[in-house]
Amino acid sequence: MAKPKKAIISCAVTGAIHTPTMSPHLPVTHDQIAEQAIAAAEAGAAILHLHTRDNTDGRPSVKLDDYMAFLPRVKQSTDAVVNITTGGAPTMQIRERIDASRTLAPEMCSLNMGSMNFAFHPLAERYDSFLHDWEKPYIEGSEANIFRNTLADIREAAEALLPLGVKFEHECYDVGHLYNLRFLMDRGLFEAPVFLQFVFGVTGGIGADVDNLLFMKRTADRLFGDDYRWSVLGAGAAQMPLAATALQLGGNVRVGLEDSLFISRGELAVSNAQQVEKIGRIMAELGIEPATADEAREILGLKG
Ligand code: KMH
Ligand code: ZN
Repeated sequence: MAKPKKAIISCAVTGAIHTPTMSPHLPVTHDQIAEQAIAAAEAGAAILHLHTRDNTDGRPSVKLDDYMAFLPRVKQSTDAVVNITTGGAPTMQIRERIDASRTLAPEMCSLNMGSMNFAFHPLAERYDSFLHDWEKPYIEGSEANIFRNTLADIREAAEALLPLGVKFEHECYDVGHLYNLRFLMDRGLFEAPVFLQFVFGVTGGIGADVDNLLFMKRTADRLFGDDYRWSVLGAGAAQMPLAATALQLGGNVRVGLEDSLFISRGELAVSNAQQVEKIGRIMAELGIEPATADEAREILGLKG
């Protein structure tokens, strides 16, 4: 009998883009992040992409203490692969963004493959009059700041974390980011197989169109041949449609409230697990099974 098709579900639990005002269901306290991460893993996510936040007001944080307040609980309750952000928030610089992972040495980290504009979600405009004290300047600042990921920044993150056995999820927000990765691979910085996260629909990156997905995929085929695995993340309303397209093309998928606060048009998701369950149902209809955490480790060549 033919082996069942498998795809890895990643769940990006909280991120640094959405703010507490935008949804009562966005996990922002340490307890909420732990509970939703564990539930997402139980629902079928093999990888948990995690940011942390300040426990008092939910503002994005990259402090080690803010990770340690929930990570041990997540690790104790699930065997999911822990993937820690090195993106932090787009207003932060690379040194602080990688600092906690030098100590945490997670199995995976995200790594953003180019500098870009990164304006926050237009959802913010809806809530303009009652944003928290820290939210408004933070959101406005996203239009003025550059999300800086120079080749030197990427090298700094890689040189700090690769010796710890960290595997990167390379966040590619546009076609040029694939070329940055190839450039650095040719200079020996990253080894095959690399894991690419194609990101669509961030203001400042490539748009969330199927044409663009095919273009990213074709370009990756040309640049990396068999030396890569890939996943798709669509921001906002593009989340589920682009994930479904990726699955049909043999890719892996990322969902989670970091990327979209919604479960369907105009309806807020009540949890990360709800989005994992939804993509799980779509996969079942397509005859694809969610990879377990150990299967994901094998597919991606993680240290385990
Ligand atoms: N916020 C996402 C669009 C990171 O954390 O390094 C991409 C991301 C980046 O997850
Ligand atoms: Zn992230």
